[in-house]
This record gives sequence, structure tokens and C-alpha cells, in this order.
Amino acid sequence: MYTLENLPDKKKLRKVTLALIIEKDRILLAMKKRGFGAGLWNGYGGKQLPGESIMATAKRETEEEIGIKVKEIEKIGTISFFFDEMPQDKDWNQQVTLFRIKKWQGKPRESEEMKPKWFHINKIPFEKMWDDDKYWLPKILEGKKIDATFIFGKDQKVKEFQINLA
Ligand code: 6U4
Repeated sequence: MYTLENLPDKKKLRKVTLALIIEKDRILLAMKKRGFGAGLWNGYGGKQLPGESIMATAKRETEEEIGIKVKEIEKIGTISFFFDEMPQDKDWNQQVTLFRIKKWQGKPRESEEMKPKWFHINKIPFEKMWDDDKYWLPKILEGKKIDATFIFGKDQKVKEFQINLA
């Protein structure tokens, strides 16, 4: 069982990206249609490929998943996830690098993996998102940068967490 005081080396975690578009009063989320987090609204992103910078991963995955061309992107945080209850053979533990897309071209469109949709920032569907999002996303909406760690226990619920401002 993981605790915040007893975690494996974060450097060894598998690296993935998560990107968001946030405007004055709205945010573009996307419904994950398959794989990790299917059925949940989330940012767009995925696994870093060998030899690829993490920023290039964020751009590529966003383009693949919601069909826009990313022109300007900024790193806004890091979140490490550890899962107590999952089979250890599958690599559930992961480190997400979080990005905000500041300039892009095109119109968000549905792909095989995700279906994008704009939400008012006062109507974010936290009950249909990963359980951790309600803890950290409000800080991002306030313009803060974060360095966070989440430990998931039973039923994919957050058991313990820490959010540092970066
Ligand atoms: P493929 O191989 O593309 O089917 P898949 O298993 O669907 O992979 P992938 O690579 O798309 O997963 O990556 C998972 C995505 O989910 C990344 O964008 C990061 C994001 N993610 C993972 N855990 C999360 C969590 N607890 N909260 C959250 N996003 C999470 O908000």
C-alpha cells in the first residue's frame, strides 16, 4: 500500500501528457472513448514515445485526439499517480505532464479516441471525471502551476494527495 511517505522513484514512472484549452469562461474537455479512463471527461494526451520531447508528445496527442493544430503550448504542472488496488502487471502508475494550449488552429473534432466539448468553467462535470481532477483543476483555473501527487485506493477514488504550487 502506498502512502505519501512511501512511494517508488517518480523518475521511473511512465510518462504521459495531459493538455487543456482554457479561455476566459470556458474549458475544452474531451470524452475518452476507449482505454485508460474511458467514459470520463478529461484533457487530451497520451504516452511519450522514445526519443520524443514531452512537449512534442503533448502536441502530437492533442492533434491526434481532437484534430487541432497546436501553435503555442505552456507547461503548467506535473502530477504523479500511484494506484494501490490495480494489478501490478499493468503499468497504471504514471507521471502526467500538464500543459495549457495557448494558441491553436482548426476546429476541435471527434476522433476514434476522444469527443471534445466546451464547458462553462462553473459547470465542469467533476462527477464524470477522474476523482483527482476536482482537487487540482480549480487551481489551474485560478492560473496557478502545480506539482502534485495522488494515491488512488479502492474504486478508483483518491486516498491521499498533496498539491504543491510550482
Ligand atoms: P492507448 O495506448 O492510446 O490506448 P490509453 O490506455 O488510452 O493508451 P493514454 O496513453 O491515452 O492511455 O493515457 C492516459 C491519459 O489519461 C493521459 O492523457 C493522462 C490521463 N490520465 C491518466 N490518469 C489520470 C488521472 N488520474 N486524472 C486525469 N488524467 C489522467 O485527469
